[in-house]
Amino acid sequence: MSANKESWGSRVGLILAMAGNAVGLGNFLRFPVQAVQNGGGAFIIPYLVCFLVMGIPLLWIEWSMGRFGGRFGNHSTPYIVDTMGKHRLWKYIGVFGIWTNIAVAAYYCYLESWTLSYVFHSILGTFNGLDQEGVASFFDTYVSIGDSTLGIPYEAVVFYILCLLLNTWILSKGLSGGVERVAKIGMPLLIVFGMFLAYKGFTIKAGEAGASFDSAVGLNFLWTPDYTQLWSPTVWLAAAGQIFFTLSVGMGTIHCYASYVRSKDDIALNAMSAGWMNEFVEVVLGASILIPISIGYLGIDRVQELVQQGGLGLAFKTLPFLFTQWGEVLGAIAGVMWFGLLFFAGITSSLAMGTPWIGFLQDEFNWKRKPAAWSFGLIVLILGMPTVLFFHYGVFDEYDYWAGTVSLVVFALVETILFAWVFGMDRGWREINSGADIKVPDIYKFIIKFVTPVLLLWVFIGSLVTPKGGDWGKALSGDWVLDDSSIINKIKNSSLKRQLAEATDPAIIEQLQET
Ligand code: MET
Repeated sequence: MSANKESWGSRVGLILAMAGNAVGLGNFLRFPVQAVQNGGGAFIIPYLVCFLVMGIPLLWIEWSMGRFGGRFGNHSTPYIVDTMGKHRLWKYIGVFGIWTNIAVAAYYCYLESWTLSYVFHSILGTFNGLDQEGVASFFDTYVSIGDSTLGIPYEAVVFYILCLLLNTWILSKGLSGGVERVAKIGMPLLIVFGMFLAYKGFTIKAGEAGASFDSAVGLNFLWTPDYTQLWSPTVWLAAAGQIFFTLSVGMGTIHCYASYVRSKDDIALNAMSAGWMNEFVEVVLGASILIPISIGYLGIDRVQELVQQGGLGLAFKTLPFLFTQWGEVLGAIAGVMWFGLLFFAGITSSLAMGTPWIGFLQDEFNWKRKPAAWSFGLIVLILGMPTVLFFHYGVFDEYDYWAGTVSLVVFALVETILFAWVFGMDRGWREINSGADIKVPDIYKFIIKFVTPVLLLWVFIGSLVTPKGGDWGKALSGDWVLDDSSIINKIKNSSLKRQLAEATDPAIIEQLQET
């Protein structure tokens, strides 16, 4: 039992902090790209189904696990799950809920630091007068830790450290004094910025300010359903993966935040408020900025090409250039708003990633909040350095795959089994409903007990052995070759290992020496 008696300042603050935890870079950079790659408008169908039968149940499970653990003075998953399951093993499984956060923070904060730096560059007008190539090469130089345009050596490293200092400082201010305050400022601003950019995304006119196509072209492209993809398991896996990522379930952050909710307070309605707020930001705002604006200027073919490389290129190489087409002042405002909204989205999520570790140190070792917060910053700095220094070697993607994708599914699966089958669904149901301000539909008792665990198992197995090119038809007819993205192949042949092998391959070194 710890002396950690912190709690949330207000209900609005709690909901905004939880929504801030969920709303992140994933809503603006990952969701639109996933939608384009997986059937456009048709993607929304598996996505919403996954939200209803995996997302919502997991939100209720994690919120109630957290509040339950908090009643016994536990604020990190090892000890929260320990209060629920009798076996010693649970405690060790719970370590996932601290570790995943630290590992995700290590690459997530790096990305967050780019947004901070790009806010400054938008204000300074760095992108004015540069052509598309120029803006793109600015980014490439930035992530190669090349010459800095601000005159700061190792600019990317400097901003990374700044960003971590900011996170650490806010975390050291405590839950209501730091995290909650930032969410109360950051979330409304993010929504205002997002609305402004979405308005621009909706009103692009061909021929105006250098645009080639009307907004409708991009919006239609994104939302025209391609039903041929609807039954592809790969699309369903992508939809499930996006739901985990965007809601921040399977991580341990929701448990930790919820463990500071007073035991008589509602969680059923709070969980829905934060979850649906995230969906609004993702499906409405997230889909109305990156893709429609890019297509308005570059056309479908080019954007489709760029999307293959993920959302980062579009966000950091393409949009800052397009904003300059709107004139110096409006361009700077748009840049500040875009990277500012990404920054708020990012920091309200990364702060959440720090809290489980801090709660753990406070509960188990009686650490004070401040040193605990600083130790988080230091660990993330050390762990994140490889992503900063070896970005081009795929380290960043490797962290994203293992910590930001696989771990979430594994932990979500295990905690659902714990909640519904070990702790027991009847007790679990009582937990969800205790103090509830809404009537939770009874069907969810059945969904949580049977549907969610089965689907999670399916997602896990599906990711373990994804067939080549996601062609399940061929695989099921006996021609089973594993895709590079399957967990098994990733273990055998990670891109990092491949790159390192190439880097040390004598033939390649010889070639390099010759040139
Ligand atoms: N939910 C946040 C986002 O969408 C954080 C995800 S970390 C796996 O970015």
